[in-house]
Amino acid sequence: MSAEHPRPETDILEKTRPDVKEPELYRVVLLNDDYTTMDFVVDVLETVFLKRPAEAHRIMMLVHTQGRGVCGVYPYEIAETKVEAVQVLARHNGFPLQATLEPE
Ligand code: TYC
Repeated sequence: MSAEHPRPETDILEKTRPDVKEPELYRVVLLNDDYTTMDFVVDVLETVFLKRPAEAHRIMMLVHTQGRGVCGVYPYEIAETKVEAVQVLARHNGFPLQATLEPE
């Protein structure tokens, strides 16, 4: 009550909620290409995005047929780390697979 209607002369003002904000979220979007194998994309979705096999296959086919697809939504630094992981794994295996970030 006194936090909502403070009387500065007499009340001790206490915050009832801490100033904590939810982090801004970013979508990690996987892009289609003609060279990366389907098996490799499924593997990336399982290892980097922690998808179960059926879900990984569904997302891979979505990207393959629609050109792009969301693999997950994360706070900025986690999303950025996953984009880099896709890039490192793809280059290491000789594939041009790409992922990008977009704000939710
Ligand atoms: N289009 C690729 C093929 O036919 C498969 C693929 C799917 C590649 C999803 C990238 O993000 C991707 N081999």
